[in-house]
Amino acid sequence: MSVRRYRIGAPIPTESVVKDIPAEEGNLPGWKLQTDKEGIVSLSISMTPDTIVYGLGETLRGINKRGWLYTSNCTDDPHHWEDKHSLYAAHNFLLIVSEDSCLGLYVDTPGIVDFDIGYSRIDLLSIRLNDGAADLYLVDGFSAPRQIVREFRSLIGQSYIPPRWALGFGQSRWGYRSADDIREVVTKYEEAGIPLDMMYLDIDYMERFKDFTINRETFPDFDQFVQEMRSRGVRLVPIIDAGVKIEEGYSVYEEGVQNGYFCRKENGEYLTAAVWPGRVHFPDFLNEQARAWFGSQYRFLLDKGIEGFWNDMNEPAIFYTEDHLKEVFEGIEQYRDKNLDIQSFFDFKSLVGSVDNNPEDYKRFYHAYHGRKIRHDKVHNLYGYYMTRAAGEFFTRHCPDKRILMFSRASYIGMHRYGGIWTGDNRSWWSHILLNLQQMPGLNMCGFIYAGADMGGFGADATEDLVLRWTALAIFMPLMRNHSARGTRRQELYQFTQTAAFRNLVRLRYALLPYLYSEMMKAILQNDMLMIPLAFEYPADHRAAHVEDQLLVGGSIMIAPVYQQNAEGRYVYLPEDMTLLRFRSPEDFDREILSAGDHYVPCALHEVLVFLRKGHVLPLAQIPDDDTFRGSRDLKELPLQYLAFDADPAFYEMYRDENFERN
Ligand code: MIG
Repeated sequence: MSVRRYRIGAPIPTESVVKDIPAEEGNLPGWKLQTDKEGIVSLSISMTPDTIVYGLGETLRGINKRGWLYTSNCTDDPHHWEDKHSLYAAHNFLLIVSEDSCLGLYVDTPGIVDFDIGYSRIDLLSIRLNDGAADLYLVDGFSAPRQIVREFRSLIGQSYIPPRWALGFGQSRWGYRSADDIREVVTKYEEAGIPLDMMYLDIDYMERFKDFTINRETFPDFDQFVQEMRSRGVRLVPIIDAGVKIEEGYSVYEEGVQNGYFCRKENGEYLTAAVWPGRVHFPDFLNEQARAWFGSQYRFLLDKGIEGFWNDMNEPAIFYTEDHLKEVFEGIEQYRDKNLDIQSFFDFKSLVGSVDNNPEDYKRFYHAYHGRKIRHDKVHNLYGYYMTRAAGEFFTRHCPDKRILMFSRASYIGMHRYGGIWTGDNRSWWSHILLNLQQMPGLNMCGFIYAGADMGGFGADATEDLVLRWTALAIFMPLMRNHSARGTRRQELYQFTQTAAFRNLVRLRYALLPYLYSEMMKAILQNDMLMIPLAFEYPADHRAAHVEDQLLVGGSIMIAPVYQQNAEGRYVYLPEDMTLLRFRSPEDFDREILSAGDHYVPCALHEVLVFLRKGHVLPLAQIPDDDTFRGSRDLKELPLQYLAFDADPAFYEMYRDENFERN
């Protein structure tokens, strides 16, 4: 058996695994188990100097996770700094590779888990189960890391498949307020000759931030607007938030209240929290009926011709709960007429600062999960997963033959069967270009193939060179979306001086799309990865094992983006001879055979480096160099050109399915 299950305590089920594997007796072989006075269980294993630890999906730091403490606790924190421990996701899969062993471990529990990977002690990997319970799945018996990944992925079930057009380029911004704002952006893209498949709608499309409503003043004839955009080759992708506004007469609120579909407090009342709509209730996505009900609400937008969504604020993010806010105001009273000394000043400050995303608030409400009443903090990491599952299950019931675009901010393993993810509120920082690359292998291991970051950065002001370099990386991401926050500098690709460069980068994305789609589908259907660390393909190569800023994308190519400001190129490590394709556009590129080893490779701001592996083929769609090409819908008719390095182009196997043609 290559997958074994061990059970510690009585973990709350997550439904992340699709195979029923009976639990073994005894302890996890090779691991040391300890239980402390508070019932917190730790399991640990020693690491040799050469041990590399991969995995953990969406989190901070490098491809090799060694040297930090990571906490699985879905958190809405827009400061993705190096010293943080949690982002929006909980992806508890580790792949531990040493010279003579290769081991996968999945820690399946909805509770908070700390992964101390050589942080407290450089030679120790220790995992703390804060709830003292988990199903541990041990995957071994293979020497190839990729085989371990495949085994694990078959345990958790097939990844979500997006429609093909979702691999097109999308523009988003928190701050487009009206249909006219959207039209203007689309027009400017058309004028710049930059193809575009999607326009994202952020919270302003709703009527006062109410889910499944449209602001009729700013989007007067929405149904017609959807069609107008479709005729211009653009699909609108609206956001859905987790909280449902409390408002008499609002049907989603009324139905939820009448049927008991919202999360309740200990005393049976519905929890009142506040997010963008003001005061809200949180749907109990863990309750099957509530989930089916919430899922069916997406129909409101599907009926208007919408074919894609993004789920936000589903950690859930909380601005405040009514109860805690009351406590804060009461607490503030004692400081009112006081001469604040230093200690009381800091106490006062932390009281006021405890208002939003307060962990204590997650103990104030409950779920009805499989007929059991469970406090939210015990299943916190499942909330975003179950919100997206609500949508996914509805799409399967409602339109089983159609692929709907769906991705989420918060997630847990298992959600990968229902949607993809984006990595949340990054910044227009050079280090976040690298983070974007480094997050991808871990995400792929955990089943999240359709994924990407906010290209150009969400927070902070972007510069032209940063957006150019980031775009040159994002053209390889399944989810390619330029998104930014309200109040930051505009970063649509037509805003800058080098329009031709941006246009050619996006055209190159579309030229690569048949390859990317094909390789993505293979990865999904074979439980494999699309974005792969070099170490997995060149296991005997010690240098390859430590490359943190290059990836293999599918079977044929390696990428090595430039992520430093004012750099004119970069060092690239080649584990074998490869053909360097330096693209300035899909039709303007040079080829050069580079031998295995280190190379300094110049790369101007408008160029993209692609390394074609020996014995492999890269198909490229021939995108017309006039303004007739608008996006994925124009791709079907185009002939493919095959670039090969010591290989017969006939051997490249293109994945085509019905949806490839239809979507
Ligand atoms: O509190 O909807 O991550 O992409 O633009 C911020 C507004 C709420 C957070 C998301 C971001 C989105 C923003 N949302």
